[in-house]
Amino acid sequence: MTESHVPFWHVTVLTLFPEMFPGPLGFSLAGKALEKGTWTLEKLDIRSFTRDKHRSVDDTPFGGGPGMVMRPDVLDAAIRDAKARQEAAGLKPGRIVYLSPRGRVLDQALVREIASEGTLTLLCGRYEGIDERVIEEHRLEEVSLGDFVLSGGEPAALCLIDAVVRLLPGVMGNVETAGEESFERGLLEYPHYTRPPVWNGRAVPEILLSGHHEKVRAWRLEQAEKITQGRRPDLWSDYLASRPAPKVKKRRARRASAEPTKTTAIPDGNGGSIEG
Ligand code: 4HQ
Repeated sequence: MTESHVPFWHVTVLTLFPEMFPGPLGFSLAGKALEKGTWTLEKLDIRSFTRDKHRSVDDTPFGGGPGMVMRPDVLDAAIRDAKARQEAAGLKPGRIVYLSPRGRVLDQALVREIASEGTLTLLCGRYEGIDERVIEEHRLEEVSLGDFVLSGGEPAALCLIDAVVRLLPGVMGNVETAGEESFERGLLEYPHYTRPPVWNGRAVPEILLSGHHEKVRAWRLEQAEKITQGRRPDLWSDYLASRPAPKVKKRRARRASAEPTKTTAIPDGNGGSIEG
């Protein structure tokens, strides 16, 4: 029997370089999942929406300055076509993301959100970027891969798609189910080892060869915590804040006192205050 099922996720990519997709994704589990129909990819060549003889997609910036800006009329036609094709395919409209260093920095929480939505549209910019009015007109959501500058949005789009696709049902198989993975708990990975038990005079930590699953689990958690605390204080404080409060021995309820519980006013910097 031949297998067939509805795709779990669709992405439309708007780019001047459609040949860059699926690119490296074709060499991974994402590529297998694409062949299986777990997700679908539509590439739209932004240049195909030009109407002038020279097929120009960019123009000089008003106000002067270096570089070129992608034209609003061409981008608008591309985005409208993306939406129309999605609607014709019976896909529910989803967010439209413009990859840009100005955006919300991509993290696993945003990747999870996007994976849970049916449809995504990605706009990849080149040159100095796109005309600001396109962002307003189509309510583009800006997303950044990090605080560095790429020459185009395409590598960022590939990273985002990779991170999303590996979360789709059936893509990873049995690996990392039930949030076993460290990052799903807000921690960096613990150290991994494979054979041989001694390599170049370096031994694998004893505990990992012991067969004590409970002790192995505790050791790995301790390692993940130490590494996170040492390398990423930002992740460490989020982890501490989201960790369930340690259980405290139950004390007998105090008798209700005449005075209400005291709170201290802390200025919030906006002329107001929060209770602390
Ligand atoms: N660019 N995260 C400028 C990025 C970028 C990033 C993409 C460079 C858009 C016009 N994209 N173009 N960082 O640096 O996503």
